[in-house]
Amino acid sequence: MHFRKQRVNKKSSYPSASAKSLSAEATSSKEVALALPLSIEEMERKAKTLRRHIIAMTAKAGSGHPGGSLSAAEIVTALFFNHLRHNPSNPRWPDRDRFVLSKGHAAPLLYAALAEAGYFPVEELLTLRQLDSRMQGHTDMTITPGVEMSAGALGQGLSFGIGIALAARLDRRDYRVYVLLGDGECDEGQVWEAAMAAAHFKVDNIVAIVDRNRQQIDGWTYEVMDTEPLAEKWLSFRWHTIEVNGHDLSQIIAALGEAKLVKGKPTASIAHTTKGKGVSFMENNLDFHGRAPTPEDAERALKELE
Ligand SMILES: Cc1ncc(C[n+]2csc(CCOP(=O)(O)OP(=O)(O)O)c2C)c(N)n1
Repeated sequence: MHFRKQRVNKKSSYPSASAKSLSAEATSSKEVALALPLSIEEMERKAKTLRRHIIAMTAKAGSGHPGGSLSAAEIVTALFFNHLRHNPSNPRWPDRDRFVLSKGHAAPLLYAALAEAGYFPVEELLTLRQLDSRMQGHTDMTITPGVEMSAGALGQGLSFGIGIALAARLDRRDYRVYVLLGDGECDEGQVWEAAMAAAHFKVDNIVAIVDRNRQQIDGWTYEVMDTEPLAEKWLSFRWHTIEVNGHDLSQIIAALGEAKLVKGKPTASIAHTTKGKGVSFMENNLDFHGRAPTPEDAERALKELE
């Protein structure tokens, strides 16, 4: 278990979502001693906070990818606020666990988690997609503290993660690597080359988490490219495979714990989720894959997320 001092942001407040009110997050920060991990109830609240940030950020930017950010809020919350060994005041700490966001368009979710964890001020979130901002539309590991991989071109994160995981073996370090993939992303052949390699090299310090929200950019996954049976595919590639409800924090935490005990093979978790989760009119709504909420949408969404 990892204990650390953390900058804690008081309750986020997006009182209404008019263009004006989105200009600043009413948050102040102070240095307090905090013990991680958060409890399930605290994580449930944190996931909601991340969702509020995602809505506010994309609405203010007028662009971005809210749907696939909202679907993975519990997965990312479980990692950053319970499971990962990390230190926001030392983002390049060599022994940190690595989180690789392979579906780089879900950058708003990652930024929200990093800000809430204390990597940078929450206020910076509202600079999403502005020129010279550290909050670019797709992740850039050279400018944003806590971002491990520059992503956006899908299909590459698992290969990248395996490289980092093998480096741990060479360097005799015990950190672990967690890669978040989209299910549409699993259409990419490179994902399966990486899957074969990880099993072949017995990379047991890596976990691939597939955000199985069943939608991708322009349709349901079963219409665009039917990857079922997805869990069986990972299993047949010789990965220890665990299916979870990706909105159930207890199940996610249990799966991450189980993965730690698996030796000699990598672990894949198929996390069944809903795209746009948490906002009624965004759930399973393809329109919000890559479209920001309007100010009116955001106002409604933030009310639902109170
Ligand atoms: C190599 C590559 N091809 C196409 C795209 C365009 N693109 C962006 S998001 C997306 C759909 C991804 O679907 P999924 O992985 O399921 O993401 P999620 O639904 O979780 O947002 C596509 C095809 C891309 N970013 N990279």
